[in-house]
Amino acid sequence: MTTQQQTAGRVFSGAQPSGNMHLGNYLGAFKNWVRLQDNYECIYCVVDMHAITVWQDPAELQSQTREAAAAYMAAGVNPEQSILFNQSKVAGHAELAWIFNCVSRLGWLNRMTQFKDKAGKNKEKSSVGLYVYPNLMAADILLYKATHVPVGDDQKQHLELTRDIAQKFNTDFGKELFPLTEPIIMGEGARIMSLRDGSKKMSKSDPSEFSRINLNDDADTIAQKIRKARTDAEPLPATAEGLDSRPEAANLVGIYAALMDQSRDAVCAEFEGQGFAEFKKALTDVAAAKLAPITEEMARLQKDPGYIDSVLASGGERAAAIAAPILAEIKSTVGFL
Ligand code: AQP
Repeated sequence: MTTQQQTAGRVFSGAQPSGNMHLGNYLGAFKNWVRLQDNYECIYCVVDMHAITVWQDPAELQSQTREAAAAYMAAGVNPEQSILFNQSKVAGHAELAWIFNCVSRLGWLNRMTQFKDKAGKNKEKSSVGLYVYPNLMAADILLYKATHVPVGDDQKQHLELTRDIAQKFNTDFGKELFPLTEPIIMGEGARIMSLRDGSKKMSKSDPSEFSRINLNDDADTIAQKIRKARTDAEPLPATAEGLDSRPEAANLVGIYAALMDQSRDAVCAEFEGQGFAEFKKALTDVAAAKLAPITEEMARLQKDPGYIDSVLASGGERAAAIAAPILAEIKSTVGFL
């Protein structure tokens, strides 16, 4: 699939190489990316420029970038069919982000909940990059005039900002240059929560290793993490409605459902009345079985960094070729000679 005309549209998405890729990234993002490849022209990016909005050790950033690329491919992203590259390879992301810094409004950024969450009490010491992160995300998407973005629940607000920026740019310059990109939110994996706290999302930067299942965890580690996952004393209810005020229980049922491509209701019907000790055993078996092929393939790919680098380099060239005429049109619209 090579041109936008032959597909339902152009998809852009990415993940930050800011730590180990985890089950939330897989169920909320990669698994869906793979499904989209047959119907859309897909551009999948390892967003290293986003990662440095918080401190990254340079050597670790390189290995995490390769790990992220390996995770995409191991999950099923085909680098021949889709474009796979790291963001810093295409300078247009930074160039367009600057233009968007001048379109986006301070009031809009002040409303972004992710900045508040990530900056916490230390707002004054956060990087400026962390604050303008959503403008760079808008640039990532609109540099390719992407029509669709598959996002986890947590990224919805940033995508709305992307649409606001596109609309303001189009209005300011009197030209329908950018599309209003649509979100694609898919299935039970939309928001996977921490195994230690059902009110926090599973995240790479959580200091507790027991809060997440990493895609490079072996079966024993997965079993240990699920065994220690927080739950409550109640058995599984007959329907998902019975999980409403039980965030940790709901999360484990949601993970099982997402891994098995079932609804939460179907999982409740199957395990109704059983305690979580039993359910955790079933979840461990499913998680280990579904993740083992991905873990093995990631390990195989990571043994050959030269191959990963060549995929990223050729993906970068393909992405730059799409971006070049769009960026030229944007610059001339803005009035740059
Ligand atoms: N817990 C999650 N549940 C569902 N989807 C998730 N995603 C991330 N965490 C979950 C989705 O994965 C894609 C890539 O996200 P990212 O790595 O760019 O950024 P993030 O959302 O900030 O991920 P982390 O793990 O929380 O990273 P840190 O800790 O570094 O900030 C996105 O589509 C995201 O929705």
